[in-house]
Amino acid sequence: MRVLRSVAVSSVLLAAGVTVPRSSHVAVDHRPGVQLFQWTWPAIGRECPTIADVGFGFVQTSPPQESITGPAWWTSYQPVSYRLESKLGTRAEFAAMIDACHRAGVAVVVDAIVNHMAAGDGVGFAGTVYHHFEYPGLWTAADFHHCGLTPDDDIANYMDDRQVQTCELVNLADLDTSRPNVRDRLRQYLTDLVTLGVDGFRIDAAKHIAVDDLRGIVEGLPEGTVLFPEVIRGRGEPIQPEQYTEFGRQYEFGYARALAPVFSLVMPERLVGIHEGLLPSEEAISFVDNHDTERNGQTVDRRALAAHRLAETFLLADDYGLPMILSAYQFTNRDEGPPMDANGRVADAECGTEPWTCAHRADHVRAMIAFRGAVGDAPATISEHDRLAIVSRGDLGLVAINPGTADKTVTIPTSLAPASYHDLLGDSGASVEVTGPTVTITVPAAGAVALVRADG
Ligand code: AAO
Repeated sequence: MRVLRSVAVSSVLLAAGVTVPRSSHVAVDHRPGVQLFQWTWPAIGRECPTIADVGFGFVQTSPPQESITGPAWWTSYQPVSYRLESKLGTRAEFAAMIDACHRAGVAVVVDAIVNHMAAGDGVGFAGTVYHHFEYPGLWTAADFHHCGLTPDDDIANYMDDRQVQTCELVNLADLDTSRPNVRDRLRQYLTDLVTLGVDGFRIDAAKHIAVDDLRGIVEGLPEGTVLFPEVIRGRGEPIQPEQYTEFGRQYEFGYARALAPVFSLVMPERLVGIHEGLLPSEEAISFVDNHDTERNGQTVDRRALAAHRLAETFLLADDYGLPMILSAYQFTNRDEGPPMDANGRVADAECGTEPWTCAHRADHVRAMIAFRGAVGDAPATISEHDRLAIVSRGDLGLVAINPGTADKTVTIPTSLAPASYHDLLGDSGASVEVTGPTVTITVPAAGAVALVRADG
């Protein structure tokens, strides 16, 4: 697992007598993670034993700091202070969630917004008064970028790196992270979270923070604190994920986008070579969709149930990256937030109750995480055979995915060792015998099989 390389700075801090005590810590390891989008802290805490039981190693939460108010989900992405009081819960509830997850052996990764504050003026969820460039007791106008490169100081052109890193992302007041006081205050926020036991951070909008500035913010966080910068791969753009690899794994949007035609348009041949041009596996987080892409149509449509299920099956069959599953809620318009009470607090998610998808509990997710456990680090070989996608995991396992509309029975070459195998995705309990260099399998339309040793 990649960890923050901060030895020199840690020792400086130690020399100054500054250490970061953690209440407890669970390392992010090879186990997949789940993004519990807009889940409250009490609901996450209650779910962590189940999450561990399914086989996940970490949860990624929505941002925990005080934000603007309102029913849209994206209010969470407009911070107004670093108090841990939000529509997702209180500081005490946040701390209790971490303890519950840690007791279950699940690490907690938190979505951290360090690029910007809110867009306008108002009063935040916990009562903080704020103005676009004035946050009394926190920031003054001098602490923000005023890029002067576009008429409204908003980013207009992603091909211009100065705009991307010094202008405003959708009008959000852009912190001048080259300033030592800004870096210090942001690090203080992250340190507060680590002290409560947070094990890692998604760095929201990392593309909009210069590498040197981000380094200046995160230097000195304890060893083992994972960082997942969000740097969306954009064709031809000057700022790319490859520039941020020193911080940790990154969300490989190229992978998620490449899955869309495969499963939505039935093009399994496109899986062969899918990793080319992407981050190396050990530097990537692989995913089918996240909270942005499930709204912008760039990835497999969650409403196309079979296509989405098969894409997640492939994600977990593959050996690329650290996989993450999105577990959120159903919505009919882009801005729609989850259900809230009269005080503007999000209702606790309940699996089996609308609108929560509880996608992390799905049978295919559970089965495929078990598959990963059975095949370990046996390398994946991806091929296409008669419109089926085949993922072979050495001599230990094989997944065949049929995105088409007709059942298929095929005989294909296999690296599986001679033995009896059973299908973790099927409910028939039927076994498959491998006696030679080929295997014959039947894969239902819009279905998949995941073979592992019956005696394993
Ligand atoms: C809301 C309203 C706005 C309003 C604003 C302020 O919607 O109308 O102006 O408040 O009042 C979220 C929501 C926003 C919301 C915001 C604040 O998504 O709608 O604004 O909270 O409440 C860029 C960034 C990336 C960012 C993404 C949304 O680089 O960091 O935009 N994602 C994160 C979060 C996200 C959040 C924020 C950041 C802000 O995940 O949920 O916003 O905290 C190209 C670039 C990308 C760029 C996109 C933007 O992508 O490469 O870097 O992402 O454009 O559209 C092809 C290209 C690809 C291109 C893509 C466009 O695939 O290959 O390069 O198309 O979709």
